[in-house]
Amino acid sequence: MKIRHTLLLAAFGATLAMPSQAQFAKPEDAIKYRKNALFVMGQHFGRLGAMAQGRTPYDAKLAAENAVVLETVSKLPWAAFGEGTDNGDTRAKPEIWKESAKFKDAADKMQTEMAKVVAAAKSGKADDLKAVFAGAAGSCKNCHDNFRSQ
Ligand code: ASC
Repeated sequence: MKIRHTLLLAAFGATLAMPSQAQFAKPEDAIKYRKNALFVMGQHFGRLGAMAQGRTPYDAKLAAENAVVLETVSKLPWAAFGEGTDNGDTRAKPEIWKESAKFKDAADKMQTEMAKVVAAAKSGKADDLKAVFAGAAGSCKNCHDNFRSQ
């Protein structure tokens, strides 16, 4: 009984120590996951963008609701760019893995910019959102230009 417990604990510990990409059962799942996370991010970022650019009226409650989603979802795609996920139904460029430090910088920059958008959207002030929106959109575009094929 004791040995069985020890083995179970060891197996659990090993699971925790595994890199996050190992959470995906197969490479296709990782590809689907990151695409869906980025799609959801685009939807909520777009709704804030419409308010920031005056295409829809500013609504503080709506802005804060979108921000809550972005706060989490902007952190999700990156663990899904593990090894072996460069082939398949994806527009991810080989540069993601060949220039991984540059890709990580771009992903980090996006998350920093997104954190500014989240804080601004939660402030309830339209001007706060307007001040940071373009910077965040630029960090999305930077990554698409360099790491996503057209
Ligand atoms: C968006 C969105 C993106 C970025 C990008 C900025 O609203 O979904 O991917 O802005 O288009 O150039």
